[in-house]
Amino acid sequence: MSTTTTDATAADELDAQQQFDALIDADQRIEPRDWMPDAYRRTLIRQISQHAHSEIIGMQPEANWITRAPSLKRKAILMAKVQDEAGHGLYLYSAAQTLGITRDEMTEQLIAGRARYSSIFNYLTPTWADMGAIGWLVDGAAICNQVPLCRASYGPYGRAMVRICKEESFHQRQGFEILLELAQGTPAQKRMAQDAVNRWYWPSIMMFGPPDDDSPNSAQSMAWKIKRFSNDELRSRFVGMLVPQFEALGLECPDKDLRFDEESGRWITGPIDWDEFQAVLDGRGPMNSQRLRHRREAHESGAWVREAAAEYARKQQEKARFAA
Ligand code: FAQ
Repeated sequence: MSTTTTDATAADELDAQQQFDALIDADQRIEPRDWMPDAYRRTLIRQISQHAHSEIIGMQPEANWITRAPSLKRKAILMAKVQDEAGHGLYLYSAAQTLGITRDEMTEQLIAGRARYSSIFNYLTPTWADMGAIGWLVDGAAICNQVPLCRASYGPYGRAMVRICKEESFHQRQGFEILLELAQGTPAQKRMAQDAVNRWYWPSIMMFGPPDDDSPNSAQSMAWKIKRFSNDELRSRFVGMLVPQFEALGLECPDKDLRFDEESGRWITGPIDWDEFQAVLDGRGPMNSQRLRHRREAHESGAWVREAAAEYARKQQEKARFAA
């Protein structure tokens, strides 16, 4: 009896795996109702939750400048951008929840320091020009990495990315525009813009992740069509896009060795400091501890809001039950 059940379960699983493989091969979407291999589910939870945490932690470096933006117009734009990032975090947490993890579990992993978020958000923002550099370089890198994710094989992730990418385009343009204004301003303003670009350029290039040879997850994620391009392919595409934009800004590219390789059709960067990248991933970047501390404090001081919302929802349900 038990052998028959086991055989039936194994046959069902084989069938489900074949259906999953066929959907991936045909470039169709996997939806939450579909069977999926455990490793596919775990990979998605890992990537989507890290992505959501990045959006939420990524609000901090820019929120830091809202009260000091140089004009009302700049303040309004920056506030809208930071709010957009919160929205991106929420879409992404919702997408991850469809895979069977709760928002509370993800938040707990983040504030306990057990989850990753993008390395880029562990750097300082000492000047107004940093807002320009973040918009232009960080959002620019994010778009380059995320446009292909709109075609990710997992439906809720791909669909969330469509709206996120539209908003990131506006973010990138506002950053470019801040830098353009500074670059065309006084010599001191131009120096400030160049200095911010010098500090953000290399970390933004590291955002794409380790080189392909050191990227343990890429091959499988590409086979599952979660990632469509490798880390190095996207990095090359990004630096290539920057070349004419540096010219338009009248700023210098900090990478003096950057060159286009005709044979591979790729842009080749100068040496990237992967030790610095690893140090930031290990929690030793300039702002790692402050970012986490702020996130933890915000979570604790927001406890009363969560309690009030839960109590309100409970009362509404009670009212509805009485009315029924
Ligand atoms: N930072 O094998 P791979 C934004 C980790 S959103 C930290 O290549 P994978 C918008 C990686 O997790 C920015 N960790 O991994 C915004 C893995 O560790 P694990 C976030 C990194 O997943 C703008 C290990 O290294 N975007 O900017 C980083 O195949 C302005 C080995 O790496 C996304 O999350 C890194 N940079 O490829 C918001 C996009 N790179 O988990 C506010 C979605 C790698 O095995 C203001 N994610 N690691 O312990 C992805 O596309 C991929 O997950 C990659 C990494 C490309 C990031």
